Amino acid sequence: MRKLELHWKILIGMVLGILFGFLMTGFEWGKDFVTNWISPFGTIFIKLLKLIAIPLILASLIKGISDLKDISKFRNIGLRTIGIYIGTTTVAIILGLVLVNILQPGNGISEETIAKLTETYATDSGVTAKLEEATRQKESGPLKFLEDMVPDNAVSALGNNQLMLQVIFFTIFMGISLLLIGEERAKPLKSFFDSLNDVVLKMVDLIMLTAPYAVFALLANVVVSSSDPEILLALLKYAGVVIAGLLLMIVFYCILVSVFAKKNPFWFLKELSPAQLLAFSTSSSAATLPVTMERVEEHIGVDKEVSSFVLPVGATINMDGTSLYQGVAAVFIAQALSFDLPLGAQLTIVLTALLASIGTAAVPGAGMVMLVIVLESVGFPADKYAVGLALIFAVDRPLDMLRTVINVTGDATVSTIVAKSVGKLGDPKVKNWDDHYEEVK
Ligand code: DAS
Repeated sequence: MRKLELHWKILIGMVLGILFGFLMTGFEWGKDFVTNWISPFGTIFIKLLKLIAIPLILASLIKGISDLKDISKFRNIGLRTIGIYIGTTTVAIILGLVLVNILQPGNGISEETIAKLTETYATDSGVTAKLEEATRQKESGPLKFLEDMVPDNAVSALGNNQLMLQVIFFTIFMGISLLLIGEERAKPLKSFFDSLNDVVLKMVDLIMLTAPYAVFALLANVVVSSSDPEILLALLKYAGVVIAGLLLMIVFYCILVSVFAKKNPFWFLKELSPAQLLAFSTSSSAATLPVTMERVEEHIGVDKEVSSFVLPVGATINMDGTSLYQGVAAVFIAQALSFDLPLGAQLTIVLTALLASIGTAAVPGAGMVMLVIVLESVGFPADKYAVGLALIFAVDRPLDMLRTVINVTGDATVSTIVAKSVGKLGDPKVKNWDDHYEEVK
């Protein structure tokens, strides 16, 4: 029998993790056992992947830019990428707003449910922590991400994962300078980054060998920490609107891939699926980035000159799933608390959700933190932020897992259509779907 390939093991790890989580909810010591003895293995896995995200961006972006030979190609790829990212995110937000206004999930919430959610979550450490983080982000204004992009210290930029934009800024700056000094003088540094790239990809292989056990831990923890069924039922309509929007975004991406990249969308989703599995399990675009890059380059055929720029930038500023969620959540909260949102305010949401999703860090739960900026932009009463977040906190983790899948799928879609548009979309380097990680020799 053919040796079971890694992604099948990951899938089995996910299913067993969910089953084990439900089993543990049957014991009063179950939640503590999972939280204290199982969940840390999932956290370590995410930290390891995020650990190598920075050197991977550094190595692949330098290699990608220096392979371009001239600046105009880089400018061409950069402008197309940013333009299409803004376009797909705007579509996502408008789609979310249309759905939440048609389906009105917030109007059915009963007074007692709101009271129960408020008393349960308004003082919950998770909600207050997000509120504190949101206040810090809010005080700094919507263009904070732009200001943060410029590091004031090269080493600190490399050490701070949350502000991956600083690393990308520093690396692009260095890559362009490497191009400008000419091939001869750049050779030593270029060959250093080429071998750094190989080393980091080998580290991805090693880390991914632990993936089945890590996703088991991650999903067991999600199951034991989800809220009581009655609250979940009340929020089912809201979650359903977000999920409907996210699924429509998948249809949108399939249209983009078949029309602009001339690729079969079902083949595209299948080749990308291991990265989507990981995005679902980790709720982190940053942790998934190394696998997204491997799948897009080796299985979809996007040249590194494109993927090495488009994917790291996308993992930090292009979050279509998050922006759709922020549009839906803001209107849902307004509906539930009978706060009137006229069309003008909803148009404001399109802009602020775009900025909020750009500023959202590629880590679990970040999208909910930035939601406060969207609420503030439409004049939502500040003393109601805690109640508003409390309303959606119960289902935020599963929705975060799903919106992260869309975030990653959107990045892969844009890298594929940008590659096609600059003639850098070739044949896959690896034929078999699950021939993804060379066995560690
Ligand atoms: N979990 C974030 C990500 O990594 C998205 C979010 O929190 O909305 O993409």
